[in-house]
Amino acid sequence: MPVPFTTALPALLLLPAFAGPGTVVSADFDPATAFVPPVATSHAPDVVPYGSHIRVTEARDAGGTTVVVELTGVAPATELAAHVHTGRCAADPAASGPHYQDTADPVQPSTDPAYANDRNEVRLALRTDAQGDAAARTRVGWRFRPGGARSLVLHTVHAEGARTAGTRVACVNVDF
Ligand SMILES: [Cu+2]
Repeated sequence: MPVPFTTALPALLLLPAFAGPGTVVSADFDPATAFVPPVATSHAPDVVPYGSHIRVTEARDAGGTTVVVELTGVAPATELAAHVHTGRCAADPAASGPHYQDTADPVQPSTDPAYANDRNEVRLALRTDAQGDAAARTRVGWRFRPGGARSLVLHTVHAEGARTAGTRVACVNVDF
């Protein structure tokens, strides 16, 4: 049984920002080939098994946006990167498009660190425990443009040298 986050990570649940407006998506990962297009798609069930769970919470306040990601039942002791992307999830992992940027880089794909950084994009680092559970939180000093950010994507992490995000292993539709 996964340990409830109320026990494991109480600090995450005590955010005053949660009283404000925002979005919560809670879904089990399904194959992209499911009869009904899933809210949460796993592209790599060895890392993100079908039936594992994600909850994404967006909380808006006067000064910006807080995003919390909670995973249960994913591969244990695994590092993942979670980013907000512009597009919807689909069978093709590339369908979720590029990262959402507050100030959009005129050159895409964006590699310029002046734009591709964790103040201009929403990026979270997750490491699952022995049960395959993880949670992370980040905050940025801006709000999403309506309709501009439509998914949260989980990537594997290349750990050699500087940590960089790799393959897209899962995607959940979220209208930020
Ligand atoms: Cu990404």
